[in-house]
Amino acid sequence: MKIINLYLGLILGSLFLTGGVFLHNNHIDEPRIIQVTALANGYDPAKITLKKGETVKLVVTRKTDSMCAAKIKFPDFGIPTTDLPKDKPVTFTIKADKKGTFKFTCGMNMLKGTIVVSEK
Ligand SMILES: [Cu+2]
Repeated sequence: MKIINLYLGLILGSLFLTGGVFLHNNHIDEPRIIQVTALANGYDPAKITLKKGETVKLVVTRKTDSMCAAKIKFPDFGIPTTDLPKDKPVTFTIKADKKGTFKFTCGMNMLKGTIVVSEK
């Protein structure tokens, strides 16, 4: 009886571990989603901290009529000037492959935000 319990324990234990590994992998593969709001006077949050090696989705929503905020660009991440229609979230995929401090701005370089990529 003791031996059967031991086997059951091993089977349940390995199922649990396997499930844990799968869940863990899914978690790693899923890019983190960061919501950013473009306002008349800047971005909220204005500073985004990423870990080197991670890929995230920045979902940027313009919530102002200000045409200053109507375009955005992430030149350090290869993303050219892109339209931000009001109240329509636009998703940018950012690959943090180099350490450093990078700027993102509106089309005219007036509104500024910062992406800080740190070593893990
Ligand atoms: Cu502007």
